[in-house]
Amino acid sequence: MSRFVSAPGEGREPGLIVRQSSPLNLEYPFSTLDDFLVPQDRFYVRNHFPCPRVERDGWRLKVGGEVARELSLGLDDLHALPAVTLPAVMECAGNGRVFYEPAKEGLQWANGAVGNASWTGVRLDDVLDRAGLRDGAVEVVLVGADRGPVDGGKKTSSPGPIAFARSLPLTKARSDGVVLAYAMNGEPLTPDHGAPLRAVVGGWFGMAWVKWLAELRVVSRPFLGYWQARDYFRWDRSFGEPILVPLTEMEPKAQIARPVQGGSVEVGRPTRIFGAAWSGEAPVAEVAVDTGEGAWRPATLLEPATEHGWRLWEHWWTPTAAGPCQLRCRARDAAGRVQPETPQTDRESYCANWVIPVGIRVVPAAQSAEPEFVI
Ligand SMILES: Nc1nc2c(c(=O)[nH]1)N[C@H]1C(S)=C(S)[C@@H](COP(=O)(O)O)O[C@H]1N2
Ligand SMILES: [Mo]
Repeated sequence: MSRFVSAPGEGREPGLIVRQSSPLNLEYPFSTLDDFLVPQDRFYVRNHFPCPRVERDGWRLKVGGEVARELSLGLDDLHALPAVTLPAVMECAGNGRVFYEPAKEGLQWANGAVGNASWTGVRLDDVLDRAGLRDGAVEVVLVGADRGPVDGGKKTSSPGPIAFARSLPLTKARSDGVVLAYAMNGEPLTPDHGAPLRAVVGGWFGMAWVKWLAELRVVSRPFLGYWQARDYFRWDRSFGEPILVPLTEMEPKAQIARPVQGGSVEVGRPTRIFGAAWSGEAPVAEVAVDTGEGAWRPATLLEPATEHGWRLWEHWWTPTAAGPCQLRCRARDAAGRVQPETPQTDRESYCANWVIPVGIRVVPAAQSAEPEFVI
């Protein structure tokens, strides 16, 4: 049990669960979910290296590679471009890793390496338009300002300190769902979340959302950097022989925020089962709930429905019998993908989106505290 939740007050930043203190990695306590937007100071933090010191004054974004014009953009240049605001959910590909059995290497995230925020910035497409792409351009590499040594066991060609970098194919990079954001929930980005500028990649796992952007490099061959080819990959069998491919899209997932694992509910009392659901490129179409009978019943999807934001949902249930009970939920996306019942064996230590039951106890109704007759 202690593998899954930390005891109240144990090793927490205000309200967050510390998964690693250096570099800082903080988990959102998903059981506290209330609103469509998770406040910036409650949002999970995933860092591979110490947060770099980036001064707002003098900061420039370099745009180079296969472009017609190299650019060096300051924050004023970005603020002069049309601003867009996009609600989008970001899930770390390692979210839920703690549920793998036997345990897998990596930070032992429970279900709070995910959050939904409203991001404001400029479309990556608008920046690429200003630079102009040369023929043969296929991807944009997004390079962060943070750097450090990486796991030599993974045969990196550069054992020395390297920057965090990931690429996006041009079709994705130029879509409406990709924004270079300077604000989160209407506030300037904080250093933990990538100030002064980070990528927002709607529908994709968090590793693509590069923080502390320093450079955009347009390339004519697929990028095979460390976080693209030696980390954050999975096996793909759609070509027959399995090949390793970089992780991209999130997979459908619904999580229960409340009741919590180990909690109790009363016989005969209407109980709200409440959570959030998200998916990759195709939106969530349905969330279903099983209250222990092995029957899936549709949950109610709550407002708002957005292109890339998560969907809060609820299901009201009145338990009829006392005893232990396993609550389950699962999401289906508009492309027909449904959460599997068991782990997918080719996802390495990522994409933990199989149905994970929440064990609770149904207890007899509490006796009324007020005596019925006063003698
Ligand atoms: N430059 C940089 N960008 C990064 C990372 C990083 O370590 N360095 N971590 C990535 C990962 S794995 C995730 S899940 C998200 C987390 O973003 P957050 O800390 O704002 O929640 O940022 C991504 N962008
Ligand atoms: Mo991540």
